[in-house]
Formats: sequence, structure tokens, C-alpha cells
Amino acid sequence: MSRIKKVEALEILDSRGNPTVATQVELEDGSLGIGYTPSGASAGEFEALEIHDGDTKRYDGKGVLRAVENVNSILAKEVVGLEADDLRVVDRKMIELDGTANKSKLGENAILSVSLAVAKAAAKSERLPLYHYLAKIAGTLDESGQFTLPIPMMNILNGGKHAVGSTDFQEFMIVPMKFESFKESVRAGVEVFHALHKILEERSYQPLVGDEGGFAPSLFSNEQAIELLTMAIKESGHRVGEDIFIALDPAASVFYYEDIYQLHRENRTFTSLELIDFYEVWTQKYPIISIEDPLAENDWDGFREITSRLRDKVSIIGDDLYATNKDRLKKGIDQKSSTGILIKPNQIGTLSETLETIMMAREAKMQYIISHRSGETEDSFIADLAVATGSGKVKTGAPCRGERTTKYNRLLWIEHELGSKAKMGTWQ
Ligand code: 2PG
Ligand code: MG
Repeated sequence: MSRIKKVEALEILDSRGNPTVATQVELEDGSLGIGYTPSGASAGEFEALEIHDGDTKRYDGKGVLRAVENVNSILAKEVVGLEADDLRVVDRKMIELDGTANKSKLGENAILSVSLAVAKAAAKSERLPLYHYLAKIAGTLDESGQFTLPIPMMNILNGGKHAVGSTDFQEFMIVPMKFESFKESVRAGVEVFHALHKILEERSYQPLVGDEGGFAPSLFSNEQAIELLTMAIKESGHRVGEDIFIALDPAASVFYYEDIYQLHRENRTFTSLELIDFYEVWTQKYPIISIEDPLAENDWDGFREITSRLRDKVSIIGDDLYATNKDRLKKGIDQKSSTGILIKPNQIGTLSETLETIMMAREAKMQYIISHRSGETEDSFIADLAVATGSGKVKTGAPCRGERTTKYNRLLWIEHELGSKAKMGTWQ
């Protein structure tokens, strides 16, 4: 047990070259931890708020000096002296200081960086690997000493806000599911990624990548993307729909305007029910295992309808719908809006609240997928979080771009370190 001695934040860069907040926390016993705040492009309406300076003379208004100052002068004063091992107390203190429902006064980007840094420093102080320490504070430690490695959901074709000029749907993921280890799951995913690269080159597409490291070809339809993925799985020598499946994140809030879903690349519009029919046809044609945000964040009726229609075949995951927020998840559980939830710590703004939302999903026997943001840093915190909470699934982009591979590489180390104590997650 050690108290927080020093808290210091800095304006650093994320993977899009935008400023974000990093905070270093030092404990009295000398343990250090640095917390990094990621940032979304398709950020939902119900997320906690990142604050940016708005000073157009710096970083086009995107600077985070105010958030940094909030850490250094407001949060630091109050959290110094608190026990690092009591994260809930630290987080509650910061929530109180902010005093708003969406952390808009001090900024989610300020608060989360402190929360993550405290957890990392406390893990060091207790001489535990981060995943082990997080499992301990979450209350998810398995008595047998086993830890579950997550199935990687690899976004190898990027569209939407992550690759303007590509598809309307934001993410086309491959899900290597029937492999005995994380190492083999990653290998299979990487082989498909390279097969897709080759296919795109053969068809004279520039093999350029989007924000999450997946290719971003300019296609004429969303369905073409699925066809390319299917082809790449086959080309790589793996079996479509047997050992590798497809997952989608259309991020539908982004193409929902004036009560209508608008797919610009295809020049088509849909009502909520028509879009559900459209997905249903795809699930009959392709080995789709999961659809995240098939509908917009306020379309509760649509979510209930698609879940009741497709839940036996496909996972329906709420991302913008829930924004890692317990109150919204509670509504989703009551209304049977989805089979699962995407978990992003920066949507809610503290690690304690993130863990509470995960526990609510676990109790409701819902799937929970630990996820990165499209704007990331070299931090691999979510890799440890996925193992700690036994999510069995992680979404962290293509196996390309350092801010994505650092999470995969961390998971490879964890699996190696655990040896026979590592088991592979299943899709449940
Ligand atoms: C999503 C995320 C991560 P963003 O919608 O699931 O892939 O994107 O971080 O841009 O919200
Ligand atoms: Mg999403």
C-alpha cells in the first residue's frame, strides 16, 4: 500500500497527430505509472467529454493545455496523499471535483489519464502484472489462477469516419475464432490481412491504410468490402465461417440524418426496419458473427427489433448506444436491446466506472468487448484490461500501425508469461 506523492500531466500526441493528455503518477514508494487518454472519431452523443482549448492558433484549436492544467493544478492537489490502491476513492474524488454528469468541467481526457496512471502505479507498487492487479480490483480473479486471452477482432478494412472515401460502414473485421491460443489467432488474422493486401494490389487499389490500420480502398459498395474479406480469408488458406468469421461495426449514428439511414456510396436510404432487413440478408449470405451499432444511438426500438430477430445467429453489440454508461446499459438490459456491449474507458472517463459497467454486463450474462479508440497512443492498457476482466474478446484494429500492434504484442507477452495458466476465450 502506498500513497500518491506526485501527479503531473503533459500534452502529447495521439496516432492521428492530435494532442491528447498523458499523466504520470508517482507513489511514495517510488512506483510510477503513466495513463494515456485515447480519442474517438465516431464519438457518440452520450460519451463523457474531452475538452480542447479551442485556441485556433495552436493545433487548430485541438490543444489540451486546459485539460493538462486541470490535472496539474486541480486534480493533483486533491488526489495527492490518497492511497493508490483505493482507486474507487480516487475516482470518486475526481468525479466530485468535476461535478458534471459528463465530466465536461475538468474533461474526461484529464480525469481518465489520472485514473489509469494510478492503477498502473498501484500495480507496480504491489509488484503484480497489470492484468493481475486489475483482476484483483475488479473482483474477477479466477480461483484456479487461470486467465482468459481474448479473441482478436481485427478491423482490416476501414471506412466511415476512419477512412473518408472508402465505405459508409466504418469497420469490417475478421474474427479468428477456432484457434487454441492467442498466438495462433493472431497469426491467422495477420495472414488474412496480408492476403487482402495482395488482392487489393492485384486489383490496382492503392493499399493505403485508415486510422485503425485496415486498408481503405475506394469501393463502390459496402457489400464489396465483405466480398473482399471473404476472398482474403480463402486466399490465406483459412476456412470462411469455420475458423474465421466476419464482424461489422457500421457505426450507424454517423449515417443517420433526419430520421433516415443514408448510405452515400450506394446512393440508398433506409428506414430502421429496412436497414434491419438489409442486415438480415447479409447474415444469411455471409459468415457474420457480430454487428456493432447496426443502428443509431437513439434508435432503441430498432435495437430491440434487430436483437429479437437475429440474436440466435449474430451478436448485436451496443457501442454508441451505451457509451460504457451503466444507466444506459441498464435500460438496454431491461429492453433486451443487444446481446453485448463495447467497453471503452474514455467513454465514461474513469477506470472504476468502466469496471462497474463491465460487472453489470457480466451479471446480466451479456458479452462485453474491450475496445480501443480510432485515435490511440502507444499505451497497451486495454490489453491488460481484456485479460483481467475475462472479456474473451478484444477490438483493437488491424495488425498494422504501432498503436494497434502494441496491444497485440502485449497480449502475446501476457500469454507467454502465463504459460499453462492462459486459456483462450470463446465466443459466447
Ligand atoms: C468504434 C471506435 C473504435 P471511434 O466506433 O467502435 O473502433 O471508433 O474510436 O472513432 O469511436
Ligand atoms: Mg463502434
